[in-house]
Amino acid sequence: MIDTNSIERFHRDGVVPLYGVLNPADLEIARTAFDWSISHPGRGASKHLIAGSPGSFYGDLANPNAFGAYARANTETALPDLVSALWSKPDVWFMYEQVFVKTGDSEEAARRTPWHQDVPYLPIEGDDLAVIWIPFEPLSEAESLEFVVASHHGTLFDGSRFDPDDATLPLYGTRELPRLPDIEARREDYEIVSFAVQPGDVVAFHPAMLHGGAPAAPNKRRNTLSLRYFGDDARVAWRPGDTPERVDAVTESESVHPMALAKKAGKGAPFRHPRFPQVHPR
Ligand SMILES: O=C(O)CCC(=O)C(=O)O
Repeated sequence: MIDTNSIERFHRDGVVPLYGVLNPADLEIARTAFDWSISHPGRGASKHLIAGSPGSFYGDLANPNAFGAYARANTETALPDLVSALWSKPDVWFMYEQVFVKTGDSEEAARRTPWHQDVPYLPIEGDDLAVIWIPFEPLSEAESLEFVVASHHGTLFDGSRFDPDDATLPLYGTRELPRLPDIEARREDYEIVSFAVQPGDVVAFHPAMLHGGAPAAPNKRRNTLSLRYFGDDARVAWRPGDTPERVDAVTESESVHPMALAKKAGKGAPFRHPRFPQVHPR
């Protein structure tokens, strides 16, 4: 289903476009799950992720009630096989979903997603990690997500606070993770790639990749879904501010995402929780 070049590219560059891998039925199932997220905002929902910028930018992620709504995407589509093929390993668990809706206003494009890595926001590390980014509209290279090639092998930076005035303002600010460089101001220093995509194409990337961009053109609405998966070698990582007391204080409840509960196994333990559905082998 995926050729060996794409698998090698995923490991080497941290990102690979996979063209035409979702058929119309798969895409319909993914879209139904996306629409569920839009109509069921969770605690992570944010109407204006970047206040004061043109257009609108809505996002939501890791709704603890979303697992049922994403079950068909994870059992009836090509997605689990794709992820297993990328890692060349059988075991794949679904971790969480993220939705993005950006609309350019009548004259200006909606603001770029600031450069960031996903891993600093997450209690996980390892090689067997993947984000499958699914666009629902055709996007040119300029409208698509951008990546710094092979950055998943490099430094893990502090997260971005997505501050409209300074995208490098650190999420934690404890200096345990270095501050993000201003990639946008020095684009020529980086090898940056992006891919024109059509519905049915996906872009697979490792969540330690530096990525950003993807503005919505004036008058254009852009809907994208990111699904995140982990595999066998995924380990628990604690982030700045995580202490044994804080981690222990989180109690098992349907309203708590299993990501917060998986941390309880302790730093370096296998990243697992029974509420993460194993989606491969089917
Ligand atoms: O689609 C976008 O604008 C951002 C996607 C993204 O940052 C992600 O999936 O981690």
